[in-house]
Amino acid sequence: MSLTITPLSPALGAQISGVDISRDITVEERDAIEQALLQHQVLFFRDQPINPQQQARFAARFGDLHIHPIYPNVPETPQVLILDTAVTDVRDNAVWHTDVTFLPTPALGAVLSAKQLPAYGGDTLWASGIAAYEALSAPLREMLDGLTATHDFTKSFPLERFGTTPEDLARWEATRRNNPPLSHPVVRTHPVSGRKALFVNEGFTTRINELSELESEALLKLLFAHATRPEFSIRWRWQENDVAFWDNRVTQHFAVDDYRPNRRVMHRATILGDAPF
Ligand SMILES: O=C(O)CCC(=O)C(=O)O
Ligand SMILES: [Fe+2]
Repeated sequence: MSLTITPLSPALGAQISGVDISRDITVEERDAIEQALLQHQVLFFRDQPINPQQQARFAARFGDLHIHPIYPNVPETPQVLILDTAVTDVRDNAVWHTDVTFLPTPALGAVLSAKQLPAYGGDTLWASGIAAYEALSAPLREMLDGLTATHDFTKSFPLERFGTTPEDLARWEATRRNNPPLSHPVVRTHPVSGRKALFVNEGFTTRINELSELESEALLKLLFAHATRPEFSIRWRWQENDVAFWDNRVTQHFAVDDYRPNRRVMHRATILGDAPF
């Protein structure tokens, strides 16, 4: 095995080479990738042409896969969802978010493969909740440690954009019914590394439960701005057949919406996670 890990910034991100993820990777490769993910939080692989079955097989080496309630998927491989600007309005990914925090057990991570890209534009940014948490002052960290926040599916999937056809409306209604707003800790402890990370995101977090509405609004505004500062984030300029693999437990991301009407197609396999604590 000749896996090479090249860190890309102090806060997070590393490029991985020397592994072909279209193959059924070895246990050693899997473990090395998992270690790299724990340390660097988002990994990038270049020149990895993978089909949906290979993508699902790779992702499934790290946990069971999630089938998304709203996004269309690859019919033969429903564990792989399709983000195609010709089919789906993906504008709501142009907000800093951690995936599916409206679930009691948000995703552990996701594997995203670039299929078709605009000539330029359409970059994606990730930010480290660990770096953001560690940079806060001790009194603020101490206060946040005891707080919980509400996460709401409808904040990033508003009815106006996801209920346009009767079919979509029925799916949206069912998803809302099955996913009422819920609470997660504001500071999450990584279940494997034990590191603490800020775990609120603009995409889904609506309220810090223990504070007044005014306090909650002001503090969330501060935390959203702090968490996504340039020094805690990284911006990836995609090439076709790039694959990104992020730890969704301690990061958030933002898909820049600067390329329409050009088409952009991405495939994502999402790995199920556990309840934040
Ligand atoms: O399209 C992208 O680059 C990322 C979209 C996104 O938010 C996701 O796949 O979770
Ligand atoms: Fe996302």
